[in-house]
Amino acid sequence: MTYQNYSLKQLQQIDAAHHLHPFTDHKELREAGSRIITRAEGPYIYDSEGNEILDGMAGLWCVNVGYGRNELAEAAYRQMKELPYYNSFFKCSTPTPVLLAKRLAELAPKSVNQVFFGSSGSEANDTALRLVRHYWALEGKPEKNRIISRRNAYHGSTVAGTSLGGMEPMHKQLGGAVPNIVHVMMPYAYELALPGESDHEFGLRAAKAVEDAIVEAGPEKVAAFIGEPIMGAGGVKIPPMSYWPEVERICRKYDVLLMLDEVITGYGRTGEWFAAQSFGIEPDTITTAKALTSGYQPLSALLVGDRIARTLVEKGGEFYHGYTYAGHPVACAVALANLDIIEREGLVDRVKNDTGPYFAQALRERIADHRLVGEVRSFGLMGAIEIVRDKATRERFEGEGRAAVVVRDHAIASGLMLRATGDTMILSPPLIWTRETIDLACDRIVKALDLAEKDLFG
Ligand code: PXG
Repeated sequence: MTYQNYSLKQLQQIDAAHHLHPFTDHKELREAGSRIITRAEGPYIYDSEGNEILDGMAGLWCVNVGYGRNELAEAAYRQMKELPYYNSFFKCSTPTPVLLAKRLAELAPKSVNQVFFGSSGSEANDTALRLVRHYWALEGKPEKNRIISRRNAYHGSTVAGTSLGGMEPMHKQLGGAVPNIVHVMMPYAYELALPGESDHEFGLRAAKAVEDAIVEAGPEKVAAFIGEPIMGAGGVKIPPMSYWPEVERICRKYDVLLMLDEVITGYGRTGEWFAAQSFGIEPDTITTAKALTSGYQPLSALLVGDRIARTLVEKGGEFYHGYTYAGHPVACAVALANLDIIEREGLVDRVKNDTGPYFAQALRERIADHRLVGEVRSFGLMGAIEIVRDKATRERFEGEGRAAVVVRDHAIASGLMLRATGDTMILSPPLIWTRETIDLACDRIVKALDLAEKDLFG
């Protein structure tokens, strides 16, 4: 029986009776009922009542080539018929992860040439954490095992992912984090820059917080620094251009590995294949997932730099780590086909030279002046809109996040799916958006802001 045999009400009832959703207040959800999305095409999603909604979040930061790509379905179908599964344990391999690893090595920064596969960003970060600690142990420095991260970072929801991340409410429910992970300030100028401090100076000061943490722990105790090039779930926080090169310099100075979490920024969102290239840095690991398959299959790839890979190979010994679905043949076949689409349609270039700059200009010219908007910012096709009660003083509305939810609900009702995190509205659209799609999204944002203004100010 297919879902079409059920009414929306029935599906909502069954959902409430049996389905525990991620990051959800289950009491609240059961009172409200869930929104059920039944199909999607190009940049649009459709709910079970037939509403057409422009997807400003590319699913959950992942559907970069948009919906309805038959060639991805066909790649999965062909692979499933030929070989639906085999593992890459015990000296086995299958063709698609082999070819995908080569392809990723070609796209990544030049010192990054090896790949460890998983099924999710969280898994890939677990791998990354274990790998950097294993690296230092192989180098004869097992005590060099501390990791520096940032407050409000998001690195996934497993125990290691939550521990690496800097989200307080998540830590509170953890009942004991993975030890030896510390969190420093985030590079978020809008709230943390000092009066009169330039963006450039602020970026250097935020990087200095990393250096201070290394010195405080003792460099001989610090394994790595991890960060999202642009913080995603934490509110599209774009660091000043001075930040990453300085963090890289500091890591090299103290012989600390540099781990980038590009689960959101990877595969074109910033206008380069990887944000490492946008910021001009050469990390030791790059965590990727989401847009690797445009979300059509669950797949992650931890890209591993030559330094770590060389030690793994030269020192040998088993790395006791891996997942049943590491290098899943179907997921890898879909990833290869997805990369073909991104390349053939020139989507990365389009973000860099056309839609990215146009998106920035549209936010500036059409959204920034609104009474509810404290700041707009974007990088490539990632954008944020800060919601405030008072533009001049940047005072927020009472009850953190409440105002942004009002805006979000009006946006969805107006036909645009976007996300609210705290009092920040977030956009992360598919890379197939054109100037026209950006215009349409802005029409809907303006409408939502106008309606929210009436609700919030009466
Ligand atoms: N790192 C980063 C930077 C992420 O954004 C993960 C790791 C974990 O990936 P998996 O595949 O395990 O979910 C993510 C995931 C949100 C939201 O509300 C963001 C993510 C996941 C769910 C919700 O913005 N990012």
